[in-house]
Amino acid sequence: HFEWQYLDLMHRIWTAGDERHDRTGVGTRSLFGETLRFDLADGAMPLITTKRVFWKTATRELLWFLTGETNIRPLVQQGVAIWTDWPLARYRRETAHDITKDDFVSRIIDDVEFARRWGDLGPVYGRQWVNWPSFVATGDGLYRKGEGINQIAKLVEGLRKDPYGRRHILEGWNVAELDAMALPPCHKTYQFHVAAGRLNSLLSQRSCDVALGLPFNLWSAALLQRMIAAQVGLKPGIFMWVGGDTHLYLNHDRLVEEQLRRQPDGHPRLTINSEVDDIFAYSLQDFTVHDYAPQPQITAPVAV
Ligand code: DHF
Ligand code: TMP
Repeated sequence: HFEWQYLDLMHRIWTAGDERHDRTGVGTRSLFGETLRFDLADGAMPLITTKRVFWKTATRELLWFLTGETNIRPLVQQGVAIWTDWPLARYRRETAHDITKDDFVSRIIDDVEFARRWGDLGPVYGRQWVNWPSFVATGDGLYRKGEGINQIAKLVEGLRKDPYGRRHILEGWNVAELDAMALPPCHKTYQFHVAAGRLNSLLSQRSCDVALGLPFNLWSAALLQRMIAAQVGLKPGIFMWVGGDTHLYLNHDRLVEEQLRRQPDGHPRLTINSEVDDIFAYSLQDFTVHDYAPQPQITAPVAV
């Protein structure tokens, strides 16, 4: 079963990981340079079954990236809370107001000005994926601001025109703008590759929270691969994941111990509405998951 790779990774980190202090102050156990490999043939998806993974939430996040948006407001309006903690922490830090998370969320929804001021994560994924800022040489040693670069559109176009190219890259790591981001990108580089009529992908993730982040990251990367494959008329192939600092937070002990007692079960599959002919035109209703009967959710605190 594909999921043993995930459980085995979790087990190895927990038992043999290097214990270290991390930016958040929580502490982790960590291994560096891990790989996972999934075959997406016949609709298969790396959707974790040993706990409930909220794939609709992850899908809403991916669709939000594709709109180029970096403000949490549209997510929060859909009830998606996965990015709220970072703007909330900044608000508390900069205003010294002891606002509750619920009140913060209400203000983001009710007050456009407040959302504009406090809801933005900076130039994160959405900005870099579809609107990477550019400067164009004017020939006299000067530069003027150019059009934003839509990497996603270029990727789809590039795969159509030159499937066997070795330059099909989607990059989030805009060095010039890292300091302005709430978090520098974790899932930072995607490479796509065509072989034998199949679209393969390789995701390089610099830092990975294996308990909370990774199940979302696996789902989203495979979904993006499936969407792109559909747009360029190829079958989905291998999805390969490479992790840099691949860690478990020490306060995820209850989750880890519970999840490692469970056995994977079932092979979830995804079907995508084949009538959508524009990578930017997908909505949640275009995705249907079959054969997903996960074991119960296991909650754990996210390290901010
Ligand atoms: N920071 C850290 N420390 N870990 C992360 O995984 C992480 N992920 C980010 C931003 N910063 C991060 C964005 N993605 C959850 C999942 C993904 C995610 C952020 C948070 C999460 O809390 N998942 C819970 C609840 C899901 C829900 O509320 O819908 C889960 O049980 O999967
Ligand atoms: P860092 O910037 O200090 O590496 O912290 C980022 C944390 O968030 C780290 O635990 C990895 C985790 N993370 C994921 O695992 N997946 C994600 O998609 C995001 C945004 C973060």
